[in-house]
Amino acid sequence: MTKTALITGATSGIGLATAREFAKHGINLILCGRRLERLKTIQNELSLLTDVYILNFDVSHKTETSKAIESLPEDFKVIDILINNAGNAHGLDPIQDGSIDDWDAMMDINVKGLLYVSKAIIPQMTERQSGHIINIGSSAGKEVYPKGNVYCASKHAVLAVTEGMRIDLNPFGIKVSAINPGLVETEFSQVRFKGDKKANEVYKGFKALQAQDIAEIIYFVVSRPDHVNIADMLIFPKAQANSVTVKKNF
Ligand code: NDP
Ligand code: 8X3
Repeated sequence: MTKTALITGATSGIGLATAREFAKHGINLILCGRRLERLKTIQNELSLLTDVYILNFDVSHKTETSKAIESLPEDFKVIDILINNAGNAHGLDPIQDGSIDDWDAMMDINVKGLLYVSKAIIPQMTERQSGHIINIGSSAGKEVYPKGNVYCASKHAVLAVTEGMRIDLNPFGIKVSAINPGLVETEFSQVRFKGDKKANEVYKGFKALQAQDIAEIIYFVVSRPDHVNIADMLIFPKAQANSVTVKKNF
């Protein structure tokens, strides 16, 4: 039977690459994001391969999120796979200099947004006693790095929520997986540095992971036999050993 996946943050980076990978494999898609024009363009592209519905909302707004998911038409109401991917970093500052607005944004989007989307979708999964939730954490969810403070905290929270979900949803036969990438070359650093040219330096001098690398891993995770759950994966580019050790220019 054809499956349907809802992907948050499908307008760029890992979410967009995952949408393209899933479309190639005939998975129906509900693509979410705040940038409507991008969603429409991606819908046009991927509709050639699979059925695509778009939902334009901000995951950090709880009523907007629940209304958007409630508004899904009959053909897209059953969600087999949820990819909680929307997220970002805002700023890279020592804790004493950090901006409260940046902290709010990271907690509201990366943690609360993931919870709001999950809250709207889990009941149908528990009722059907099936489903697969994949939360995109980060190596920053396993290890704190200098100036990463609140972003790392948000991703540690994602990992804790993921583990909690896996325990609580276990009686319902719902699989829950954490995908934790290291450095992936996407719009992530443009957002973190608010367009500052520092963003261009982050992936220089080594081959960073590409969004497609993570998308292929996510497809691998969702395409295992029903009895197999890949609980947690940590993925680095070859040049990266941990959050602070990146071998450049070799
Ligand atoms: P991008 O900036 O390329 O993509 C982020 C996506 O999230 C966009 O589609 C954006 O869409 C969406 N998004 C952001 N804020 C909101 C919001 N408030 N409501 C709805 N959607 C939102 O970055 P990545 O692809 O790299 O990031 C995807 C995930 O991967 C994030 O959770 C990130 O923390 C994680 N990650 C990234 C790594 C990296 O090195 N790049 C490494 C490890 C994890 P729009 O702006 O249209 O709303
Ligand atoms: C993104 C990876 O190291 O830039 O989560 O925080 S890192």
